[in-house]
Amino acid sequence: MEPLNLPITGICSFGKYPICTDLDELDADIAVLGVPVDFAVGFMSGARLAPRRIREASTQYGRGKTGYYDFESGKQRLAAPLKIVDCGDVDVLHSDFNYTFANVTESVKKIIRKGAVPVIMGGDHSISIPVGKALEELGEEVCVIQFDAHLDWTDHVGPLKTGNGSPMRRMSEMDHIGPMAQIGLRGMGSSRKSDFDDARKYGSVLISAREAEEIGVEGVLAKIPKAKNYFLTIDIDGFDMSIAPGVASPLPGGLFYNQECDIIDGIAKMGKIVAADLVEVDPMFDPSGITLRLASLMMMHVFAKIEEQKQTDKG
Ligand SMILES: [Mn+2]
Repeated sequence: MEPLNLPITGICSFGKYPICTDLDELDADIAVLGVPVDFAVGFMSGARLAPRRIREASTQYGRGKTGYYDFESGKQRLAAPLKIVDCGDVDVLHSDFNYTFANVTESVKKIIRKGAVPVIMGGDHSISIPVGKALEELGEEVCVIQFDAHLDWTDHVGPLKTGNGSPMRRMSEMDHIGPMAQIGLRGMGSSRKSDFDDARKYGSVLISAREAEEIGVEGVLAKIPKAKNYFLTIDIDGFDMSIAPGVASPLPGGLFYNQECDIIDGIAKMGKIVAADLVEVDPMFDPSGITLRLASLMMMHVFAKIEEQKQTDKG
């Protein structure tokens, strides 16, 4: 008899998917990669523990080659022949941005060259800077969709230009990065009026969590720039802190699961998801593991969208 390979058993990779730590050998549709750093966080650290802890939580949702039946859509999802692999973690060095970011960019470029869609687990939000940089490998303009409580357009904190409040500003400076939309903004953020002014001047579409609620998913989608390629950068603090307490900068008044999934579903119909990252999960402040579960399932939701795109003309 074939082993049952139940979720509680086995070695811990994301979703119990096969492990491939030698990117030269990568043969996959979707490649998961961790970046365990939190050196860019100014207050509550711990996001460096997220990739390993998300992996552990995600094993509960491991369904192997069978995938799972999504009764709402009537579809079997994440089943073979779709190939999802866990590429382990980028070689990082705490406190050394140059070393770490260079390795992130190189690894993500390699994944793209191998024809897989990279889905990155942070780490704090600074890691979107080298992930965004790696997207130049595509040779096409990329639209960035950010889910976040915070604007992340801080130019610098003292001499620091690569903090976790700066990824959108840094990406805006990259030639291959095109339009942006930022969804879930609210409250006492990390940004000044001048940062909001600069984001608007760049052309970024800013949608507060309150506005997203008021105009609904269709209203949000109508405001999102039409693009060929989308990079989803999912800061877990875009979610309401009642469902995502395990973050470095929690805020009430945020987005909810179905809402964010529905927005992503709509984006996936507009253009190709070429990369995604999920950042800022902080297991230190997540005693029940609720945030780890939310992160795991968000990543799997993104996988399902990438799978759909592979099955249609966008793949
Ligand atoms: Mn952020």
